[in-house]
Amino acid sequence: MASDPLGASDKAQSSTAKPQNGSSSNKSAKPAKEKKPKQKAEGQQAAGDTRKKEMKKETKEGLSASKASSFADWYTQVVTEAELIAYYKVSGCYILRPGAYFVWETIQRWFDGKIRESGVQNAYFPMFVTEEQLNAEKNHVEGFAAEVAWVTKSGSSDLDRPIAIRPTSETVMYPYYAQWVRSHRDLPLRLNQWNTVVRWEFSNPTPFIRSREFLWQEGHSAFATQAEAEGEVFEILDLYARVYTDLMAVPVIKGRKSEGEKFAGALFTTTVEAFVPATGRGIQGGTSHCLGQNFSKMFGIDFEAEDRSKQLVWQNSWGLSTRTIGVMIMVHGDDKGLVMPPRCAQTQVVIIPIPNAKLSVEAKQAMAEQADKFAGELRALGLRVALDSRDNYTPGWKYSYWELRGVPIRLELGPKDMEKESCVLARRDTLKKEPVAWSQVASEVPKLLDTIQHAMYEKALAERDAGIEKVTTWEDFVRALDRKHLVLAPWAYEEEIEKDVKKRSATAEAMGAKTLCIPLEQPDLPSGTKCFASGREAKNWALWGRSY
Ligand code: 87F
Repeated sequence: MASDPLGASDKAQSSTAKPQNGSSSNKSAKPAKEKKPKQKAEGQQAAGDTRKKEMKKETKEGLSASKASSFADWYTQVVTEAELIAYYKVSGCYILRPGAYFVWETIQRWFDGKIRESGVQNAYFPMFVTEEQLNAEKNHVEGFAAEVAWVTKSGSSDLDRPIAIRPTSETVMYPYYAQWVRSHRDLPLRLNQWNTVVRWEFSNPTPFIRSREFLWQEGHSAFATQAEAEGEVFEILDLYARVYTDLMAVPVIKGRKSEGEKFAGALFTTTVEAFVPATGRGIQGGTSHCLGQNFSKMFGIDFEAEDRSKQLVWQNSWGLSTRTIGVMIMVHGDDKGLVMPPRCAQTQVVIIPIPNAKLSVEAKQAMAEQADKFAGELRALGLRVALDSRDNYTPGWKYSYWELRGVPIRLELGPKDMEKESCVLARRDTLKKEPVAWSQVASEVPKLLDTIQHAMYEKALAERDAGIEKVTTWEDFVRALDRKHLVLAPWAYEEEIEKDVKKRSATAEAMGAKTLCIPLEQPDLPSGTKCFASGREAKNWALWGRSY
């Protein structure tokens, strides 16, 4: 099975979805039921319904499902209640609301800057593909055919020929690469698209993680030499890792896919793999492929080298999608809702003045002015600040409201604080509070945001590391999976063994485990170490796990 950034090739069922017709990979089966948010119980209707001034009675803001005991419900509630996602009429398609789109734009800005510096240019190719074009490289499309969506009509008349909607753009772009590359002087050709692709998934649609249309970037490069191409593969992989670690505070493991898990059209596939402790599953975070000369052969992308010889180009393709956002939510969220890493939070600080009924009009006024002053000061530093001075909600309700949305810092300003010229900073990640003098707010808040960003990463890293076990026997392998862990185990690269492990490790409740990657950073492998499953001489440590 080929791999791709969204892990579309992984037909895994979630523990809540039933296998279809007894098979988890039956692509023509009905879609697994989408986990839509349940109708809320009374007293918990969408706050929007009741957020009117005349209705004084407040609704509870917050989640009813717990992350530890009902993860799938928890996830659905978080993404909807925190207003990241709205469910849509077409199953498997979701609306990305501003809170989610902001995160994507943050990733986009950062990654786009990095690839431009490196010499990549953005372009846009059409979303429609003719059948011949799509099938030009049969091998790579074959395994995916069931996921391709087709346009067959315009109005009420049938099209002469159905037209596919791009599931990825290799076959869209490469015929033009063949035209545009003539000489070594035309190389490297490095283009990127920020677009959406459509893959008609049948297994367990999940917002951000697996949807039928998703946003991503797809980069496609052509080089004169293998060395240059390989250099880019790892350069991009590093950038993908940094999107996770530096922006989302999510640790990832860089590695190579096994032969069975790589993109079928590639020479080799590299990946960044994350871990979701709550479910014990690994998740592919992005992939960077070295395509070798597979596609240049098929599409005739050749050039005249300096010595006048005709040569095929060396190609790569690489993709990172909005799945990033889902991973971030799953890793950091808690029972109060989202926990946003400061670097990608649309609101980094919320200021909440806390007047009480006893306060004089003047004192209230002074408090409002001070709150405003903080907002101005912090915005002037470039921070993203909300001031919640709505007077129809209690402070407690507002706390829950902003906690649900994961805002990293809440600045509380109460009557006592006004007397002491101080305020309270409450951290979303630890829920701890500390007093800060007014004069220190402008210096402390940016520092605290930085502290939170790093603390979130360290916490996730510790949890991730505690969730990986190094084993050498089958018994320990199974025990580790049962404990919802990923497993680092010695492997001889035997494909049949990988398939066999997947079968043998599947249980009534849980899917089988497969290799997530062969980590680039390898622990020492003493010579003579045997594969945990076949008993034959191991080649490397592989990272195994149940996965999305
Ligand atoms: C679904 C239908 C048709 C994944 C598909 O990973 C074709 C495909 O080629 C398909 N799902 N893939 C693999 C995508 C490979 C590659 N493309 C560019 C990437 C990164 C971005």
